[in-house]
Amino acid sequence: MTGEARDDCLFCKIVAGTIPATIVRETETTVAFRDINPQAPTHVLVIPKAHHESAAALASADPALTADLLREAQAVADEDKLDSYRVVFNTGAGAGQTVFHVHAHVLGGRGLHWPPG
Ligand code: D5M
Repeated sequence: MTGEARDDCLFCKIVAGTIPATIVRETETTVAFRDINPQAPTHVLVIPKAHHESAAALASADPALTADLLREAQAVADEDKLDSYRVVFNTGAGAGQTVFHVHAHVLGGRGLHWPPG
């Protein structure tokens, strides 16, 4: 069921502390950690502690928690002193989602082009 930790979920394991991560911020509801394969000088993933598969699923189940992710994205940008940054939610395998525990990619620290490809 959405919201409950899953034994087979990589990011639930990071929340539980059973897999290491470079955690940069933590709140009551969220964790932010450095992406293992960074695509920019700042590349941080902000996740809810609760397991939700995608941004769409999270928005339906818990709008307040969705807002927490976006507030934390700004907090990450503030900590890394970014004037501008990009937030990406890959949603579905065709869009590049590989971990099915919703995560906001926070990217910055270099020029970011549009369209992203
Ligand atoms: O993004 C999933 C992202 O998760 C991808 O950029 C790599 C990152 N990742 C995978 N494993 C780890 C660990 N253990 N620590 C930190 N980052 C990790 P997606 O949008 O699903 O393709």
